[in-house]
Amino acid sequence: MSADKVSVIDVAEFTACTANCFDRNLRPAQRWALCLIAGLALLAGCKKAPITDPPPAAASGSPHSAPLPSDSEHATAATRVAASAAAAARPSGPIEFTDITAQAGIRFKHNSGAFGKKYLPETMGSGVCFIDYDNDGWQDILLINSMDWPGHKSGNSYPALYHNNKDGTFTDVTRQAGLAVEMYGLGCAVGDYDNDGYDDIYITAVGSNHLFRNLHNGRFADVTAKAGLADSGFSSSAVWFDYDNDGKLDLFVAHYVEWSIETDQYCSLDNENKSYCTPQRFKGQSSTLFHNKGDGTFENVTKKAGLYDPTGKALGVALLDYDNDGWMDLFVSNDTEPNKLYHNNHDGTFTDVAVAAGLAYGEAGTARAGMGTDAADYDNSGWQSLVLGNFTNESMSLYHNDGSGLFTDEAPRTGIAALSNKSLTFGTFFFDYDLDGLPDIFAVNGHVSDDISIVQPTVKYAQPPHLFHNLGKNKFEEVTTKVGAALPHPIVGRGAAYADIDNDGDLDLVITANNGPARLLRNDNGNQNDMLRVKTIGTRSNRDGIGAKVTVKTANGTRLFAMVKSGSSYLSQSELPLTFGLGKPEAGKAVSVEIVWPSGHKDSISNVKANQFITVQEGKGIVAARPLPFPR
Ligand SMILES: [Ca+2]
Ligand SMILES: [Ca+2]
Ligand SMILES: [Ca+2]
Ligand SMILES: [Ca+2]
Repeated sequence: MSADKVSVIDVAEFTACTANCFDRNLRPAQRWALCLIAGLALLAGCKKAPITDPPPAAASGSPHSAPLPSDSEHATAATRVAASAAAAARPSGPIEFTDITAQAGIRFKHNSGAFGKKYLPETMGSGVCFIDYDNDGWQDILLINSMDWPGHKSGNSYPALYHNNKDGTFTDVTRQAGLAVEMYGLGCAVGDYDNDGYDDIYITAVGSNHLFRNLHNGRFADVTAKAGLADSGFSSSAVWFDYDNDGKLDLFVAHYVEWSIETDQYCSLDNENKSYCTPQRFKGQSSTLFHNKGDGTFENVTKKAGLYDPTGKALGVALLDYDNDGWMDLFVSNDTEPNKLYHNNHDGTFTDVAVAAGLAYGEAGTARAGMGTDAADYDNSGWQSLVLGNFTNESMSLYHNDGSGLFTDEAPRTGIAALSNKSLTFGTFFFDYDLDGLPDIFAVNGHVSDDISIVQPTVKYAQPPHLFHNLGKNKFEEVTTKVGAALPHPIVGRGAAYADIDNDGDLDLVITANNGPARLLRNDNGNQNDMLRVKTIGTRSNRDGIGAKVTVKTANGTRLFAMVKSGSSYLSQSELPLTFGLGKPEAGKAVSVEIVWPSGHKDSISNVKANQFITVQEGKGIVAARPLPFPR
């Protein structure tokens, strides 16, 4: 561009337009593409910097009176130009997960409190949740921490809330958010329990759990006592869901075992030194179900709902509707006890049908060490299947849902069993990292015994994660070592979650390590394929739309099916918006979207353009949309 052209443009506008193209953190090709975008935008009369343009803010206030984001479907001339230039700059090359922890400013390290006594909880934590707590359209990160044991205190340990600065960096806002609360934390679950448009936080712990209500000003209030959700004991994973379809999110909290410092057991692998005991040495502890009464308080309905089970040693919980009857069911993974599939009876009660469904035991007929779990339709059948982590020498499970109430473990046939046999899997989930329309499987691994190699030399304490690429037709390929050097790095893995942290359309990862640092892994080049991202806003249904089932139909007849969910993985939760991979880029690609809400209401939307982030409100259809650029 000539100097004359620049001189007629406002300096502030010019700076905003070109800021991205001078970013030294970007690769030369990326800078060139951004400079081209900036130049075109300038010629079109630049209004905003196209790449840092945030998605529309979500609505605030009550579900019915909430001011909704302005409809930005009719993009300005500048963003249209930016979008077409961004399309031209679609990245190419191999997909890599790049470790950006340090450059992003994430400095969290989990403190297990271990000091040599080998107390059981030390080896179990901790989790991580994605939450967009300030509704700016960028996913923030909540990392859960444990703490020093009484009598062995060397300092305070807090969870950490990292605010997404929209430029690849995060700021620790824990103290100003009111979350610098010390507890022996393990897991978290994110959901808008009071339907005010702002997501709230539940943290599970050994001892009292905590409910933090979002105050809309960047701060949270600890409302545990008022809500009646302390739920003391040894809690693990948790999930927000509306089991009675009354429009208010209820809470299921998985519990592990009866444990206290006083009742801790002595175990040893080498008959010389104390080791962490297996759960067989402890009594189980019943998980709990809390009904949301709608006035900020909850009622413990565990027994009334038929969920009281003191034999359970639950570590993971996946929300699903396995029989597609419109009522939320739960899959609960139990460590060394049979897993549970709780069928929702539509009357406030549940019935465990895991044995008949083929989910309670492993193929050998014994209970395995069920850890983290997730449900998704990985084969585009319209039915939600399950993935489940187990102990070393037990292999992961991939339970395929055949639609008649029966599940078959496809892990042996797909090769996943053999590939995961030496792994002790904690966090695991389905996510479509390459956006080809077939959900892939991610798992983080790490042993519970730091001294395991003494007695089992082939089994390591720190273990590499697994990334299994879904090839379709019930075939998976392990690609862990093909997606860059960062992913195969062995860690004592525990929590794991995904979100599109940089709003470029592909899914990034955060993983946690026991008594170690959390890591943020950015998906680079995953957005070579087309995608559609969908955020749901319930009105009659719960405000987050948790339980909403979204079917995306492409022109060639492929149906992609996913459900908005809380919980899953291990002690963790991924972002609430859904991501649909639409395969190879095509100009002008459009899909139809059908949403069945928990209330039973159905919204059908046709001719939805690919490569957008759309917000859909129950009964209204699309209320906000923005194109997804492809800076990486
Ligand atoms: Ca709220
Ligand atoms: Ca159901
Ligand atoms: Ca895929
Ligand atoms: Ca991304």
